Amino acid sequence: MKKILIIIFFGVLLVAVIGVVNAQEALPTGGDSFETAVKLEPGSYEGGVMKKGDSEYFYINVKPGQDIKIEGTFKALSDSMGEEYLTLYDEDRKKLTEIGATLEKGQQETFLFSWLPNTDKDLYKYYIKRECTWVKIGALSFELSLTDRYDAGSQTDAGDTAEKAINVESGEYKGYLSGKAGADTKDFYKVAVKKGKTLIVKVTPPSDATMSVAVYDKDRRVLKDEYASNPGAIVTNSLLITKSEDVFAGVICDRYCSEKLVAYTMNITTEGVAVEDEDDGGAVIGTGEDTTKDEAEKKGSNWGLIIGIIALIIIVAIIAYFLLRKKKQ
Ligand SMILES: [Ca+2]
Repeated sequence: MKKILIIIFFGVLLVAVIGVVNAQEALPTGGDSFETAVKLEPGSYEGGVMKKGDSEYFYINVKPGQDIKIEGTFKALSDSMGEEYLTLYDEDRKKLTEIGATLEKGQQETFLFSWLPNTDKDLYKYYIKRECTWVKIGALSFELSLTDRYDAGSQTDAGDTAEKAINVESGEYKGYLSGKAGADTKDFYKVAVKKGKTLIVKVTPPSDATMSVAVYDKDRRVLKDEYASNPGAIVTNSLLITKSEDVFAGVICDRYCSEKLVAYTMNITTEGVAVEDEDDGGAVIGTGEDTTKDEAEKKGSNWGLIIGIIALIIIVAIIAYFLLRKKKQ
């Protein structure tokens, strides 16, 4: 009896361990078209054998700033060659990227692809199509994951226009652009600046990205843009502000910038002293206020000193005059 209990105990334990290790689930049967695509959640999947002409459609919902990553292994059957493709489409069924392999008998090939959307929508639907394009293919195992690549500590992607900019102040921020692996090519940030100060936007890219930084006024006119001269160059856009208002810093990584995801650091600083902006109704602005007041006080006290000395001289002169007159008498 005791023996049987021990065997049952170890049996249950073994099943539990296998269950934990083998968290990979069977890929559900996909739809046969975009209309009937089957929803996938992030996770590990294993799909079945397919023959030439077979295809399956799936979809996944993604928030702006979330990077879709699919990593896995194409596998041929031991007795057959074959060719397989995975294709990613956007909501409008436009092909974004695809990956495939032509396999010899028993051959395996690993793959990885990713896609970072931009900020046009609150939620995206992306389609994934799996198809066998030649002879037969074996099981496909892959992991589908969504990684948050939000900008400047927000919960979303900084937009690619001034209207969709994220508010920032002086400080250091982390941000992401897609390079060729996605549609996130520009991140816009809104900064409130004071006339007379110099705004400095410094962007440090990864070593293989050639980025640019443009600063626009509130009417979306470029005030100044700076381009990296070579991949990995730090880009610093520094300009004297001539009007107290919101400006927009556009951090850009578009064509020819990078093959892959770009994680960058942005430093925003201001230097110098703000001056009074006539358009601001004569208000004293920003950190310049203290300095201006100090200077005014300093000037005031200087005048006080001069008047004091003159008054003292006059008083001494009057006293001397009266003393001299008394002596004469
Ligand atoms: Ca971004």
